[in-house]
Amino acid sequence: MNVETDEDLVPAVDSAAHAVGDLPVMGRIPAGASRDDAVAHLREAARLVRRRDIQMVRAAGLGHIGGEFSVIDTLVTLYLGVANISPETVADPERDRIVLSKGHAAAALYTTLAIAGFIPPQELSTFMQPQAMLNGHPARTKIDAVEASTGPLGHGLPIAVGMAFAGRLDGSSRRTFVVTGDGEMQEGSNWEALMTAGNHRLSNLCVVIDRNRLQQGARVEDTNDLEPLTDKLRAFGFEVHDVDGHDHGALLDAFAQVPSASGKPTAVVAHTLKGHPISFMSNNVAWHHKVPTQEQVELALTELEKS
Ligand SMILES: Cc1ncc(C[n+]2csc(CCOP(=O)(O)OP(=O)(O)O)c2C)c(N)n1
Ligand SMILES: [Mg+2]
Repeated sequence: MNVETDEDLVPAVDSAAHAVGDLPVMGRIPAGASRDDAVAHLREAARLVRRRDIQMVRAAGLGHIGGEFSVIDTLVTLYLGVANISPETVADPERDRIVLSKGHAAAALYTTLAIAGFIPPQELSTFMQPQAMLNGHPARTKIDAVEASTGPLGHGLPIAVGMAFAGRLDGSSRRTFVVTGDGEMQEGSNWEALMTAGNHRLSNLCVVIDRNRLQQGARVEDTNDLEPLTDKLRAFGFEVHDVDGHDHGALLDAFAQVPSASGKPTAVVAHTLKGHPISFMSNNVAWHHKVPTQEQVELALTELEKS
């Protein structure tokens, strides 16, 4: 029970819900697709990922639906549209790297990996079950497409800087994308990593900050404000793009500029809403790790039909 709201935030596992809603494998944007078709492909993928994600969280009785729904558009754009990685090339040392540093959004990652074809969609029914590969936070020892085990905040970006450095030392053109939370950017380790990336002009690195302005239980600005964030990132030597993180076209345009022409690393500040686009979740701090009732799942699915 949550002492402040008297509400049961983490209800019992609803194993009957595990069987619900398998996902199609859409795969990458088809080669030669027009921009409109590319954006439509990503939009539909994100819609289906959100559908499956909320069902998974309901079934498992655990998850972080707010931060999952804020970051899904970024993840879908990276895996289906931008990064040079596919189920066929996942073992290729020259593949691009994607690190989800905000590992609590694991269900969003797993659903995206499934729609991209990296893991079988049926596997999603095992989320959080004992011995499953789909842990509450992603484990690189269990899933090939997971580049780094994350969950403790503040580690993914430093790891990604190491990966980008290794790429440079290898003389490789592979790129490293890392996705952090904005509350997570309060961790000092991230600023050491940014300083290193800027100092060494790691142009093969792109950090995406999921700027939903909420962390666990509070607004970021009321906890330890990040502003002026873009000025700080520029001062640390980054090329900065300030974008609507739910606009797939804007995300594609920003990611298309990695590596940057200036030779600097890239930061994409992706402005998002936690719980987007669900009316009763959007921008509501209560939905950081609240589990929806079956009625709330149905309502969200209805809203997603129209999104
Ligand atoms: C080092 C560390 N401290 C605390 C936590 C618990 N925790 C998990 S998510 C979270 C809030 C993160 O906020 P933010 O980075 O803004 O993520 P988002 O809003 O995208 O969910 C916290 C405090 C953690 N996982 N790791
Ligand atoms: Mg946040």
